[in-house]
Amino acid sequence: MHEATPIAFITGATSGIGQACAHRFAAAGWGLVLTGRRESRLEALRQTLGDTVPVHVAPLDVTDHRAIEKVVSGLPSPFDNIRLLLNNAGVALGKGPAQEASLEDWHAMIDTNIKGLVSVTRLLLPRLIAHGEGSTVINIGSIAGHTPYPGGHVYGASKAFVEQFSYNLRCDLSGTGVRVTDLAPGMTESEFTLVRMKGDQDKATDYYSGTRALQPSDVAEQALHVAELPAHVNITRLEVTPLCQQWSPFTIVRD
Ligand code: NDP
Ligand code: 8X3
Repeated sequence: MHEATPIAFITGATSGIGQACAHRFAAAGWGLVLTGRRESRLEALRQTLGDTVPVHVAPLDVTDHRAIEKVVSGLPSPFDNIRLLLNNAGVALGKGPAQEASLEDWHAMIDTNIKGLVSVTRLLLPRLIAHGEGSTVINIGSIAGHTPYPGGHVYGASKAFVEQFSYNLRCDLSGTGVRVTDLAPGMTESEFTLVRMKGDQDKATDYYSGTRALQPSDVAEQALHVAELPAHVNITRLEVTPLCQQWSPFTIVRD
């Protein structure tokens, strides 16, 4: 392998946006470290993309801090020379009102979207800093981190965390050459809603029906753009929605 092949470490590469990023970055010549919980999907990706670019797959649950340590410390050369961390793994669980939500679901979202993301980031920062100029952290936030909606409760709050964490990280990394971007998509057609609706395919299909939602490949295109900008350019936040998704005015509740 050519020494200059840039390596992208992607969490949640087994589906949706993460999987589309794996394909898009491979097409652009990036080497890949692909992680997620579903091993068979990781293996399928390795088989599909491994002929084109160097691919290392590592089954990983980001809520397991020790497992992250093991994956990061066990990265073989040259996969330890990370140029991009794409913190993509995330879940929304449930869309009912807060007062009816399961506390278990809330904790799972916090453990994945917040604690998982910060753990992976903390453990990979030394490698990104070692690479220096031109390295990038892309955190997948969401429009839900800015715009509240009924049923958004902990999910939206977790994405607000991702946004502010990204900005604060950027402050601390000043002078290291490492860039940080909060890439915040709107409605994207993936397994996201199927997971949110606990496997209810009818509800997931209904949610996207009659829309031209973003496709995961649309978001992957933005991620590649951010990662391949000249080294002195840092996009702080990039929000991207499908044309069909609009704001609503404040709702007035009358007596
Ligand atoms: P998908 O459900 O299709 O993909 C989610 C990915 O996250 C899967 O690869 C899944 O892999 C991984 N994942 C979930 N939990 C864990 C965990 N504990 N450890 C490791 N990996 C995990 O959804 P999307 O592709 O749409 O979502 C990707 C990101 O984009 C999320 O952060 C989501 O919040 C965000 N987003 C999505 C939007 C949308 O409308 N779809 C809009 C805005 C943001 P596995 O199950 O194999 O572990
Ligand atoms: C997912 C976007 O609007 O479905 O982050 O919550 S939304």
